[in-house]
Amino acid sequence: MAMPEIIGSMRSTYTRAVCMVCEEKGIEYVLTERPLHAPEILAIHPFGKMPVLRHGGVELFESKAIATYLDRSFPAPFVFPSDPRLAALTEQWVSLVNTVIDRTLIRTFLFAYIAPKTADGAPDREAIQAVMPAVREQIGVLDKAVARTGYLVGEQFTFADINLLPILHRVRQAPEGAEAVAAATHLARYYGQHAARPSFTRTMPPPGPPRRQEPS
Ligand SMILES: N[C@@H](CCC(=O)N[C@@H](CS)C(=O)NCC(=O)O)C(=O)O
Repeated sequence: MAMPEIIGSMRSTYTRAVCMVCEEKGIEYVLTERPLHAPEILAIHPFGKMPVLRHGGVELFESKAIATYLDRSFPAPFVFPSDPRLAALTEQWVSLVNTVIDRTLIRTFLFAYIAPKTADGAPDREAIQAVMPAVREQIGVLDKAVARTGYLVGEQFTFADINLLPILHRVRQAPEGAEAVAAATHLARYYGQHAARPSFTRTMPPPGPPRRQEPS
């Protein structure tokens, strides 16, 4: 069967997480770099969000669905635990990160730097100041979560960690984000340890946000 084709951009945290799954599992894959809302993405994701996957006759959207499919379709190592409690904890952290933490750390905080709505394109200081209490609170929650074992779930590296690491990488690119992570000592150690994994270093994105599709 053809190798999996991931369509998106390594600059997108969700695309990178899916690429990291392939790297962790030793799956040969192709990343087709495309801008946000590219026709190939819109052809699969109803709202044009990245990443999407093509594999043989299978087409999928949503990063967690893609990661689950890849984990089940290819042999060990597995990034989704089979033990019911650990599997549920993985779901729990992926859900919290994607519905709450990504919104604060990436869509609100980081976007105020990289995609500000200011007239001159300068970082939106007002938005950054306003979101910092939530950034610190949520980083505190993550710090506590990884304090005991150095993983989000049990004592193993799972998709919960894969899903979070690209977000931490991005948030550390802005000064207040780097300071907040450095002040959270357990989370800073967690990041330092897992950022050395080949799956992380081999998926390092170039600087800047994903490009947008030019209007035709
Ligand atoms: N729930 C989706 C979120 C994907 C997502 O928001 N991707 C961003 C790039 S990191 C995107 O495509 N943004 C364009 C948009 O929201 O229109 C997933 O897990 O795949």
